[in-house]
Amino acid sequence: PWRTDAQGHLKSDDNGDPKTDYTRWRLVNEEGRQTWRYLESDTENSAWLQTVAEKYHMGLPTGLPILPEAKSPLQSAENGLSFFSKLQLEPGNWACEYGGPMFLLPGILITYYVTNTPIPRKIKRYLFARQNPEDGGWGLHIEAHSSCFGTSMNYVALRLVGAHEDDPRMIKARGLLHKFGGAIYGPHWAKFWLSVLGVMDWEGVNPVPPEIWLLPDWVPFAPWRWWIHMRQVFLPMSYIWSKKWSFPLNDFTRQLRQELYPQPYESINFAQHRNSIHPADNYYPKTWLLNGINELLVRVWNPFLRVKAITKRAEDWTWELIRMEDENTDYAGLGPVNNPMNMVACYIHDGPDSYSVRRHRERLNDYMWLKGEGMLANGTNGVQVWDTTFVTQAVVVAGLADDPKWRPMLTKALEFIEDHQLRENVPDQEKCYRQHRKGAWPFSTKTQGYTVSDCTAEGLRSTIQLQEMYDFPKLISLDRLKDSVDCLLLMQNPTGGFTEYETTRASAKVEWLNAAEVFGGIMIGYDYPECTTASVTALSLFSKFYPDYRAAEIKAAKDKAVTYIKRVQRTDGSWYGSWGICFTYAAMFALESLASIGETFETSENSRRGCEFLLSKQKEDGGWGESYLSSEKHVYVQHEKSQVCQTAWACLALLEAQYPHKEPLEKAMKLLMSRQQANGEWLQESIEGVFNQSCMISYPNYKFYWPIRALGLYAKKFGNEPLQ
Ligand code: LAN
Repeated sequence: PWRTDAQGHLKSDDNGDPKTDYTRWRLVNEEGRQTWRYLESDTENSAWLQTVAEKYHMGLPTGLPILPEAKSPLQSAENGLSFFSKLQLEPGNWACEYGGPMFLLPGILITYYVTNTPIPRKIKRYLFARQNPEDGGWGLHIEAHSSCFGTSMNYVALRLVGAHEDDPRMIKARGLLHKFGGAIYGPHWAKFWLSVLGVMDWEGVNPVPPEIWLLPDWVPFAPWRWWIHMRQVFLPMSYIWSKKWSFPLNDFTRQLRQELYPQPYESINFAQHRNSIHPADNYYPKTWLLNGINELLVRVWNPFLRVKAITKRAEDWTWELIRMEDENTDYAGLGPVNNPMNMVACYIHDGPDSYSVRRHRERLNDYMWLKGEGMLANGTNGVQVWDTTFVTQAVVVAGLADDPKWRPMLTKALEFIEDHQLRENVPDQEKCYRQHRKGAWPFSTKTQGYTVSDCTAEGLRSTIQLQEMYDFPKLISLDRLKDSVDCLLLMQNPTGGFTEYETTRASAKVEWLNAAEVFGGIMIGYDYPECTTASVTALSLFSKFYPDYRAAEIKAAKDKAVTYIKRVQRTDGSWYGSWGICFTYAAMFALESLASIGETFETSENSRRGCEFLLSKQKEDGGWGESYLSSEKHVYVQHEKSQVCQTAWACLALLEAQYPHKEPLEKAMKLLMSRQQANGEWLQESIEGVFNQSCMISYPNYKFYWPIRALGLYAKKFGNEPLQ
């Protein structure tokens, strides 16, 4: 239950809990829906045994055995798989933490607080664990420099979970926040959330007019054309902004108002601070165009021209779209930013006790993840489909799929993949601007249910590999595979490239309206080398087994896609990766797709340049290591240390491209093997993934299946000689 008294004073909370307390937690997995549950009762706790996976994810000793030492790459791959196979969950998928961004949990906590929702345990522990030790702040993501966004939001988050204002760590954080100039120097999203909580004035928030949703569809910058995450966040945000809804002031929020700013709250002229932003936060400054529009909206439209009847229509229409998003996802939502905002909108519209609020309350749990450092918010409701498809592919590519030992594991994985293919379009697809989804695979689960092009490609590929190449039960019929091909073909842009969720719906000029300040490239769906190449590779495989189905169209789509891939290759031979760090990640997908149409190191100039780029980045110790700063700066930045995951990506790129010389690869294999632990596992290194160019996100399972895949493929191509 919520730990405040009637005045909103926080009672002391449970976060001083000892580590042994972790023995009371269980991960419940209902058809891929993953939630952590704390067992209050001793009898239940002793009757319901903890699994290896649960122990592993919480950082408890797993008790998994020491394995015979791997002498050869294939043995190393098998040891890795022995360990990793123990983490498979009952429905057939693998789970993981999906943290990294430091702005998700605070939004969820503010939502919990303003809707009177009980707050899960162990969050305080996580937030303190992630505080930057030097300056006491937090950044945009776990490896970033401290910023006003990170520090103000996580300071508030900690206060909401009961951290005391006089705690030395809080004093340090507050000192930094005041050095930044106080919470008024945060970006738009911070100002929005703080206004919802009632510790900032709505005057300080640049306008988010729901009226924009009334623009006719043909308008080139109408919101239905924006990048899906932006428009789905903008949607509830505009509804709440229009209502200027704030949590009613209580003693606690009154007190917070005094902590967040260096000057007394009452003396602040919030309207003057709409555009205040600290340089540490200003990754992507607003354009003069957007600043001009904001001035007009604030000075002319809002006071003089805003018409009540039109506002009402706009609120009704945004509410309708919010409702459709909630119903289409059973209140799980597209992601962890729009979903809590939708919950606040439901709270305003439907009231505190409504079904919508109660269902959201349950569903927010799907985003929470427990690890040794405490409880955090994941970037999606999981990585279920994505990870599971890559595990099966790793086993296949490594040459281990016909070993009976792995058959039960792979069968379960295939069952999971089958269960989560999307079978029908959403009702009223056009009305709520959704992309076709029949036949697609999502990133996480069918409940979330959003088509993703490369997830569809990987799902298709895994299925064909298991069902056609290794004779696994045909759980997914040919018709359903054709559905997924149809879906992929619908996702290609006229440029030849593929976006992740939808085809591109507007010109890149809409980027001039980017109001987020902290993210780049967010206003429209762009072409991505990774999504495009994954689609080519999957379509190539499909046509190999079913050469007659839509042959001409598939060929045309592939040709166009390959032209795009070659066009966006840089002169140095690299590709910029948008979803993994960074050039190394994109090279793997790109070189594999070129190989899938027969273009390799020996036969293709593009492939050769791609390989040479990678080779020029190999480190002394044989590994590859790329810093997250590559994604931010758009140039290759070496990490100070080589990384298991990037080493595997680079090797897979070279191996798929049929790079003929063994030496650099052999050196890399030795590095992968030297980092493996005696029980077969690899340890967590630096963060692996990225979005919006500036925000990093963890893919903890990458350190398992990419090395397994690379080690096995190496053994296939260069032989499984002992390496040491
Ligand atoms: C993801 C996660 C998966 C990722 C891949 C499939 C790996 C990629 O190839 C395509 C894009 C996609 C689906 C993707 C898009 C953006 C997401 C959903 C994320 C990086 C996870 C979190 C992020 C989301 C936008 C976070 C919330 C933040 C906002 C700015 C709204």
